[in-house]
Parts: sequence; structure tokens; C-alpha cells
Amino acid sequence: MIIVHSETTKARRAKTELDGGQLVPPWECPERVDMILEGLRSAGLDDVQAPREHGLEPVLAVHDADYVDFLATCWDDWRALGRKGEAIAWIWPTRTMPARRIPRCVDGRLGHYALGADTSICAGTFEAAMASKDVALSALEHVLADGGPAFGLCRPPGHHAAVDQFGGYCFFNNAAIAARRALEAGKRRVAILDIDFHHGNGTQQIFYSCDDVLFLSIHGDPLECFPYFLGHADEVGEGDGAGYNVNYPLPPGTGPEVWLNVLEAAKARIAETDCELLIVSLGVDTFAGDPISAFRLASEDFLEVGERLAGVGLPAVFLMEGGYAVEEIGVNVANVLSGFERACAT
Ligand code: Q9C
Ligand code: ZN
Repeated sequence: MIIVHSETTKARRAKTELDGGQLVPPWECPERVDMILEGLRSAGLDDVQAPREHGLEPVLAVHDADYVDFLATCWDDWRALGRKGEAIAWIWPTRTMPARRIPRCVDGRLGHYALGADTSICAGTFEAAMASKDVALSALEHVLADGGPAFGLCRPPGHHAAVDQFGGYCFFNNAAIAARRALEAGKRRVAILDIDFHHGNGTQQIFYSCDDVLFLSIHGDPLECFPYFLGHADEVGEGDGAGYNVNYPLPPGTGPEVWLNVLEAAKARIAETDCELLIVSLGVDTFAGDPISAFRLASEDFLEVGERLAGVGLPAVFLMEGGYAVEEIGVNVANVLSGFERACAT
């Protein structure tokens, strides 16, 4: 298995996250990257390669140009106003005053482009987001070239980022960018299977009316869990995309037995939909010890997850999403990938 990694993914080093009414050190921290690399190395997954730079074109195939420009300039605009803290959204277009124009002032722009207040923007955020999508695209390239598999150690993660919104620690939707590129390269249909604890609202929104990307997500029920406003089972896609969006919301406290059964249901949907590539949005925040999530998978269960994913039988790109139990994140990710490799070999 090829591992794609860039040290530039650590250029985002935010100091603050609004959590429970307090500014706390962000759960989504650069140390996650080092712990994952260490876990992979211990498991013998040591074929680590640097990404190739892909520029903005593949980003603009997914995200609006004004949104990309906002991400590129937000921190400088914020600093120019002499602000002491990190850039954070605090007012939004709402149900009673929906967005009609994009404000000029950075405070208004933050509200326009943010889906929540959990994700501060700081120096290095844009560079890290650029490196993260290059990691995803390079992992994809390896799979397109030789059938894979490959793991892209993306950071920041991507699945909460929509066409023109950031949040949930995500800026560019790495999985969506890779999927669009795979279609351009000739794949006729791509499955994105999102096994992060949180619903992949951004990926769903991006492909909601598309039939060439099958999006499936297994996640904490949005009635109880972030992102709260998307991810219900009756969201099935629209227009051409009707039937190509599949949500499996599960109650907080869900353990490995139920979770793995639902994974089999998702695999069955992929099997009947004629896909040529599998992109796994790989969050390991389904781990029982995750500090901000509520499923009950144990570290050993991730071996089983990897083995079961091999059963999909498609060329596979794994892209890192969430996972905040920093001590165990390395072994959890390594277990998924080792389980996958082991099952492919047999
Ligand atoms: N500060 C991913 O796993 N924050 N994102 C909830 C409140 C939102 C998780 C805690 C969690 C986003 C990629
Ligand atoms: Zn998550």
C-alpha cells in the first residue's frame, strides 16, 4: 500500500476551537499526522511518498471560485483589521434572513462561507488545505496508474466542506476533488463510502444531483450529532442523482456488531450500482475512545473494517478524515489498512 504524505499538511496550527462555550485547543491538531505516520510505520506500512502539486484547477472543479478566494485571503483580511484572536464566524445568514449578497467585510464573509463556529481560520490554513488535496489527488493517481490501493494522509480533513462552505475542520473536500478527477480520467462511476463518525454533509451536497458518484455515509444520527442538519435516511439524492445518495444514521452508542452489519448493507448497495472505483472517507472517530464522538468500535475492530472493505472488490483510495483519540489514531488507521491488505492478499 502506498502512503501519500506531506509535512505541509501540518502548516495549519490553530490555537482555538469554540467548543462547549469555550475556546479550547482544536481537536483536529497537526499531532494527528505524526501519530498516524508512527502507527503506519509500526505496522510495516512504510512506503511513504510525497504528493505531486496539482494546482487549483481540480479544486475549482468542485468548489466555487469566490469561496476559494475567500479561503486564500481570509486570514490576511482578518489580520488587517487588527484582530487579536483567530478568524471565526459569529453571524450567519439564517432562516429569517437568507443569504442574498456576499458581504464585503470579513465578519460577514466568514458567516457566509462557514457552516459553524467550530473551525477557526489561522495562518497556514490555506497552505495546509492545498497540501491536503494534493495528497488526495496523488493517492488517486497511484490507484489509477496501477490499481492501488493507496492511502492519502489528508489533513485538514474534507468531508464537511461543501461547494462554498467550510466547517467541521474541513476546507477543501478532498474526497470530492479526487472523485471528480477520477471521472475526468475516465472512470464511469465512483463510490464514495464515508465511514467517519460524522455525516459527510459536504460530499452529499456536492454530488446530490449526480448519478456518476454514489455517496454512502454511516454516521451518528443528525438528530443527536454534528452536523445536525443533514444526514437523514430520507435524503436520497435529487434529479439525476435520485437513488445515488445513501445515508445510514445510527444512534449514539452503536457498537461494532451493528455497525459492521450496516457496512455490509452499504457494500451491497455499491455492488448493485456498477462502480469502478472506491474512495473511502476514512474517519476513525467511530473509535470508542474518541473524545467528541459516540460509537463503540475497538482498535481491533478496525482490522475487521479493513477486511470487509476489501470485499467490495474495487480499486480503493483511502483518504483521511476525522479521528481525535490522538494516542490511538495511529493503530486504528493502520489496522484498517492492514486488514484491507491482508484480505486482498488472500
Ligand atoms: N467544537 C470531522 O470529523 N465539532 N469533523 C464538534 C464542537 C464538529 C468533526 C465539537 C466536529 C467535526 C472531519
Ligand atoms: Zn468525524
